[in-house]
Amino acid sequence: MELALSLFLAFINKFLGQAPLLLGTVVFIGYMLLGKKWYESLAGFIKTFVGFKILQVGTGGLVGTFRPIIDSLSARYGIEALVIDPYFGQTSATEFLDSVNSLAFVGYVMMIAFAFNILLVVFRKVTKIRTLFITGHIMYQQSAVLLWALYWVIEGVGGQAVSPLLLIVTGLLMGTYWSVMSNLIIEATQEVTDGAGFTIGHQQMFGAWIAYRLGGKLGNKEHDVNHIEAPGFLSILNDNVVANSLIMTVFVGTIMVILGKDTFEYNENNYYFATYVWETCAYFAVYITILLTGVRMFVAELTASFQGISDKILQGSVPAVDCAVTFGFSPQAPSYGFIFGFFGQIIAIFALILMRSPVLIIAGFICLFFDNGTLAVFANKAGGRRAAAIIPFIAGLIQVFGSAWVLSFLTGPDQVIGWMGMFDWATLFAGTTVLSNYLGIIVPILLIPLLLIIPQLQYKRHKATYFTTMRDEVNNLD
Ligand code: ASC
Repeated sequence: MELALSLFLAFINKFLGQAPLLLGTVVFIGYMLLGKKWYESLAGFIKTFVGFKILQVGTGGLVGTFRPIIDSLSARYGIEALVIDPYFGQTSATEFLDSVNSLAFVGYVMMIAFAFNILLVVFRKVTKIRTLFITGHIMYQQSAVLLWALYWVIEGVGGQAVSPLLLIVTGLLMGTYWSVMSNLIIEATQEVTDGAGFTIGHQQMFGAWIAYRLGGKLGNKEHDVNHIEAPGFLSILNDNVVANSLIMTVFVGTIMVILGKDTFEYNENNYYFATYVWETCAYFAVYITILLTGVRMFVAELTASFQGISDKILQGSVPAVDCAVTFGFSPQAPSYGFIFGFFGQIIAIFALILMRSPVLIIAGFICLFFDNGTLAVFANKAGGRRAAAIIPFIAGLIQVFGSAWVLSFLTGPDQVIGWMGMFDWATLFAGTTVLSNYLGIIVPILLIPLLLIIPQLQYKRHKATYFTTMRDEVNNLD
């Protein structure tokens, strides 16, 4: 029993939690189901694996280069506080759960959630769920954070381990969220990607849906940030490498200059401070280019091969993947999201300081860039550059205020160093946690059937194309 359990947990960590392996395997199976030769399927596995690894080099490079700058900014102004960053949320969750002998339960939550997601897709005629959430690292992260938050507000204070009931309810709620929200955002993602055949499985699916719905009301989609028809000198901004380098030099470069030369460690034999600043900022475009290369490689495989799964096993189903994948279809929008989200977050942080809030927030790069970048991609598709600026700005405010609010219920244990911060976690899950604090486990229990109504409403809007959307050319579904 003990052995089976540890094998099972190892499988979760070493396979399900490893996105490139999991996705590569999905591609392999998909191609086999399409009747390809084993060696062609193997080639698909390799390209997916390598493509995803390239994507991770891009995202890892962005985080590694820009996170320290954002961190120094917070440190410089002496803000001693909690960080909104998914890995700070995850670390708080796992360290805290470990302290109450419940760390292994995170794996169970993830498995229950994934199994429930599969079940909902199997019964898609009834449930109207079409999407399989396969973003492994996010699945683990979210399972950990949700279990920690619900445990702390519902059963926590005694220090006993998580109860079986809470474990099951958390797993089912997690699986419901993955299924319902990735399903909700399918049509918008099809628009954004010109029908690439996947949906988002990340931390701002609800947010991206709002961004897409509101975007059209805020601006004009013809003013796409990726084709800004700029006159004269500004026309060079039409190229995303040029635009991303220049925008980041103006923006992050200014922050670096404010922080000053001494904040950074660089080889003074090779650089002036100015050339160091330029190079660091230009790395933004370097990593975005890497990211895009990886995305294109594995999206091509995933799109072709998932057809096998969606024809043979789960008819009409769609894979839900990392938000960074959409960046390949709108390479300039993420910078917009980052910059305007940054303004929103900074204003909100100052507001917390002025209000003498008991919880102060430090901005995190992942949340600033990947969350607001994704919101900008969706907002831009519906409402062009105006929407791509306004929505991330408001999202920045929400990320800080929502996270400070939920953290005011979660602080106490030493292990708590931050919260996820991403849009859905500053809204949906912040609200769920706070309500559960007052009303108990009935809140997550009731949320499950309530959320499951959403796909039924979606289905009513376009019954005829609902299960075939991904095969047809993109229809205008609104
Ligand atoms: C997250 C998280 C990451 C990034 C990445 C973006 O929420 O945990 O590592 O966003 O998925 O591509």
